[in-house]
Amino acid sequence: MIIRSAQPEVIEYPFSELRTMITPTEKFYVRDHFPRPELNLDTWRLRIEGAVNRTVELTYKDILAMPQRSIVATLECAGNSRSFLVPPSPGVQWGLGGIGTAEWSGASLSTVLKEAGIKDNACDVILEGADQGKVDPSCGPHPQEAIHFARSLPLQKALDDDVLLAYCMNGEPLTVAHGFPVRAIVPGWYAVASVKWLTRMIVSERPFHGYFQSVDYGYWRQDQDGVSRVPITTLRVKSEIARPQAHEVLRINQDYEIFGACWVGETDIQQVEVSTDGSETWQSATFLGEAVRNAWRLWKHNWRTPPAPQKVVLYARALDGQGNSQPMYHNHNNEDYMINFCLPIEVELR
Ligand SMILES: Nc1nc2c(c(=O)[nH]1)N[C@H]1C(S)=C(S)[C@@H](COP(=O)(O)O)O[C@H]1N2
Ligand SMILES: [Mo]
Repeated sequence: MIIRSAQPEVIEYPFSELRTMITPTEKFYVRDHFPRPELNLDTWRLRIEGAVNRTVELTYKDILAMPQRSIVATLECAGNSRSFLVPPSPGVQWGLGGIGTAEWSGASLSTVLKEAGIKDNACDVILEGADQGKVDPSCGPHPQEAIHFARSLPLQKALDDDVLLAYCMNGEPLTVAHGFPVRAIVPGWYAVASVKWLTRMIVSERPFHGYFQSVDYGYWRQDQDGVSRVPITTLRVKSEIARPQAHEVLRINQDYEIFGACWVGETDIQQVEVSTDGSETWQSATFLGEAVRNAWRLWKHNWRTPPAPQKVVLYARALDGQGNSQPMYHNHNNEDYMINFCLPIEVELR
């Protein structure tokens, strides 16, 4: 694992080790913003308040007793691949490994919301973690005092049965690093929405503009209504080459399997193409395994390496079910988030 920060803990998965769809828990990347809370099951409660018919306080046992749902979902940090931006951007210098896929089990958030009874004028559900601290002053306007890590979901997404209050990861209770005892899992959205160490949920009558979805983890969206600051939500279409790695030396005139993964949120991947000549021509890659919505899909491409020594630039490019394909260059309107441009992988043939 690659340590990007010791405190708060930020740990990257070495993406070139990718072999299986499920990332082993001990290899799953970690992204904390504040000192990590250690929560005690005897005193831990999950409180649901705000625009609800009755305020509810759930124990761990209460949540375990609810109908269990399991889904396989990919979490990607919105800043994954940041180290490849030109010009460089401050913030966590992720390579390719701010991403992982796990099987998550828990209760549907919708079960809890229905139990509390949502009022007609409800609009957002705010998910709050137990962790708190002062935010990085360099990101923009910020409060002076310590704040909790919090994100909101619009009611419609919050009521999607696949949005979980998860207590298991890959069949084992959540580890502290990944949000013990209970975290949100919001499939198809950048992982910032999947709040760890949940302790409070507030049903709000107004859209929430908390720090982690307006100042940070937000962007300026331009459409027919003009320009507005909106939270980062759905995963953008992306494919990456795990092997070979950039600057690897390969043999000439050999069969080589180019291997990688592709993903997107809330739709499917239609196709992955690979270029072995610096984006002049593209060939279809072969998917491995079945498509699982909101989880990455592994792919391979059998390549006969050129007969003469040279340097070659490889690319992978995915196309999603809404007709979006990966751009060749980063869209700087996304600031230093949602980085899905086709990454050149230069290899040397000897
Ligand atoms: N409470 C809390 N939840 C959080 C965070 C955090 O710092 N505190 N980080 C978010 C971000 S930006 C990411 S990428 C994911 C990382 O989840 P992981 O550490 O389980 O991989 O958690 C999200 N949920
Ligand atoms: Mo993140």
